[in-house]
Amino acid sequence: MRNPVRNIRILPLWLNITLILLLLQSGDIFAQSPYKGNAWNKVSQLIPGRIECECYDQGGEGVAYHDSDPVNNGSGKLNPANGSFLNEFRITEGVDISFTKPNEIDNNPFNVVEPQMGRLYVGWTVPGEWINYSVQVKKSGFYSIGLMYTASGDGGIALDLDGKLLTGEMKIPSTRNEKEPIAWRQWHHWNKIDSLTVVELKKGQHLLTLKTVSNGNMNYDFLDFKLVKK
Ligand SMILES: [Ca+2]
Ligand SMILES: [Ca+2]
Repeated sequence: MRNPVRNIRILPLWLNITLILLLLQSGDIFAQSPYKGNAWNKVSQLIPGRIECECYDQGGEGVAYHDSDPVNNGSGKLNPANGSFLNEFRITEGVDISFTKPNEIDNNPFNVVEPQMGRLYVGWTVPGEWINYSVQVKKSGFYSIGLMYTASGDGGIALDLDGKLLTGEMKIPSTRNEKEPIAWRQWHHWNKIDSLTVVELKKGQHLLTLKTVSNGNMNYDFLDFKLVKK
């Protein structure tokens, strides 16, 4: 393959600058190395265990996550800023966060699996978005991956580990229910899948990336990593 840097020498300066900016954006020349993000509150989430989706890394857009708009559509917007922890959780960040609510919002008759109330989750998901989690794997082995979620149509997610594919696209079955009389509540039918897939993980510190691949319109509460085989 030709060296793209050598080829751009013969182009006009403005085009060189444009090409270099494009290459930088695409990560072809400089991958993000070393990683500039940090674990949420400087504590890596543990595997085996539960990865809380809203406790993604600190470092902001392009480092800890990529979100399709810079606004948090949950904290401070759907949930007005009122000084409460749940309404204002990570209010200045682009990842969209809300929490499960009573009064037949999230504890509604169309849940497949009943959620606990007051649980923070990532929502307003759009294909192409991703979120990073610093994780510490305590034991090498094979792990099942579970997910607590809602999906207003069939969706798909995938996971990377340390910047490399960990899984292909995993189909997330819709929790839409045609009997639902309240349109917006299609986004609040919770379900838990115990094992989307099984992956091999090595003991140590890793970076896990949760990617929204298809459809979006999913809410993610947590990922459960369970050791199934050493
Ligand atoms: Ca957003
Ligand atoms: Ca959560």
